[in-house]
Amino acid sequence: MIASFGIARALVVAFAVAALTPASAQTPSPDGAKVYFINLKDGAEVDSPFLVQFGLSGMGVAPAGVEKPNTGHHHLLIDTTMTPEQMKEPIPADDNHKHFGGGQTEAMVTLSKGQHTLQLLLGDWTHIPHVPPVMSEPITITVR
Ligand SMILES: [Cu+2]
Repeated sequence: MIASFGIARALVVAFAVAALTPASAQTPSPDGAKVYFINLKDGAEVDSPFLVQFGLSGMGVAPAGVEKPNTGHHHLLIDTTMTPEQMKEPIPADDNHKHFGGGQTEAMVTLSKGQHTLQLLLGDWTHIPHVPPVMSEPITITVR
């Protein structure tokens, strides 16, 4: 009986954790919100370093760590895509996933010569993409 009591307790804990973690961890985005590249078009040719300006409509920019409805901060995805699983978690921070947690709306970007893909993705105050995600179309640019 002691053993089965332990199992029952473990199940209760497992259910409690399952109820807290999924969907509820993500922040909703308002209808029609979008991010876009202001100064770069698909197929653009640039010299590195180059300026990337982040456009956002239907939402506001807030720094990371500040929880406020209908806000987020910009992320620049470079030569990468996000898996469905990654879209539910904090966006990685590395050379392919740049965070602008200070609330920046533009950045100078240094990339090697050749073709690169760029995509903007808004993240909430904990760096998790919104539901539905606020993400630009990917663009391909060429660094001369
Ligand atoms: Cu972030």
